[in-house]
Amino acid sequence: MSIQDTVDKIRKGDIRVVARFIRKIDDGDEDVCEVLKELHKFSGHAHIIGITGNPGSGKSTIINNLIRFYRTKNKKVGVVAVDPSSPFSGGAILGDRIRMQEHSNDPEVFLRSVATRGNLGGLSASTSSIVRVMEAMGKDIIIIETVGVGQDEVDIIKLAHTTIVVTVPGLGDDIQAIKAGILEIADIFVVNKADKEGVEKTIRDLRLMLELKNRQEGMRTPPIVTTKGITGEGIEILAKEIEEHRSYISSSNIDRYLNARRDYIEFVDLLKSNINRKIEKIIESEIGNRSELISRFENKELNPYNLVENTIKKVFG
Ligand SMILES: Nc1nc2c(ncn2[C@@H]2O[C@H](COP(=O)(O)OP(=O)(O)OP(=O)(O)O)[C@@H](O)[C@H]2O)c(=O)[nH]1
Ligand SMILES: [Mg+2]
Repeated sequence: MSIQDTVDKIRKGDIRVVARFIRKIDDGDEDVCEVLKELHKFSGHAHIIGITGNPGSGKSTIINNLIRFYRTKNKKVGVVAVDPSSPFSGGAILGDRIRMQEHSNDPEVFLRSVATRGNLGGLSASTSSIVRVMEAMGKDIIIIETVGVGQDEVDIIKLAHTTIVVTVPGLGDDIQAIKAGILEIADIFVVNKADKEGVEKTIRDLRLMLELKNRQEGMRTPPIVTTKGITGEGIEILAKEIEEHRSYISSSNIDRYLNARRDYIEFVDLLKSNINRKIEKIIESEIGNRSELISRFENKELNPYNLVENTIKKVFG
């Protein structure tokens, strides 16, 4: 299929072509760039929401509620779950699949997962590219779900326009587990599982932390929304806060910066994974494969340090 054909079919939402293309993204196939170049032109209209937070805090449940809400407003929704145990990969957590299953027959809802393991295209870049595909498909709202651990995840969440950090009552001092990095990136906090004990304390602790931080930096204080994922209570308020944040970033032109930052993150990650793959090929063909190198280390013919030097010389001249 020609590049233009693929682009047209993705834009029309042809699920088979989309699925095949996303598989290529996961595989780190270099061909995808030609299509992505075209898709990039259609990027920038959707609102991208990042949802992060502790495992089991209710992210998928909240997303399920948000999808329901946006569908009543006739918005088209895409979801990318970045998680090895993600809802859509057929992974371990069957419960998760059931949580969003009510939308699986809705053609205007598109659910995808990005494998963290075995992903060759670079995790942030793959996520970003999938978001581009969803934008080209005409999705109005695109939600990225990720468990908030590690630098990779923080990078991924920076692909979003509005970042929601989900926490739950009863973590006690572990609210400190909302590490500084996460505190910085939250545009909205959600205290989910409001049916559980300790909601008031969690909100108080959060507010205190935010005020401390805010006094130092004089920035916009993220609102705290309380939800009950199971009943859907609080979801409309959450949606309203999302909308408010969206207006805030567009009226202050922050959205332009965020879109550019997304380009930057994708660029760096894509470049790194492309270079890595090229280097691996050169090592394999000119220096030796894994077992050859291990046996040469074993024979003390080589050591890692001079091999690095030699390899760099070979690759970069
Ligand atoms: N009591 C209570 N349970 C909830 C609430 N919201 C979600 N849950 C439950 O919490 C569990 C985890 O919910 P998920 O939505 O899968 O959480 P998650 O953050 O997506 O989990 P991971 O993707 O595994 O990190 C499920 O059993 C939900 O039914 C709530 O408001 N109250
Ligand atoms: Mg989940």
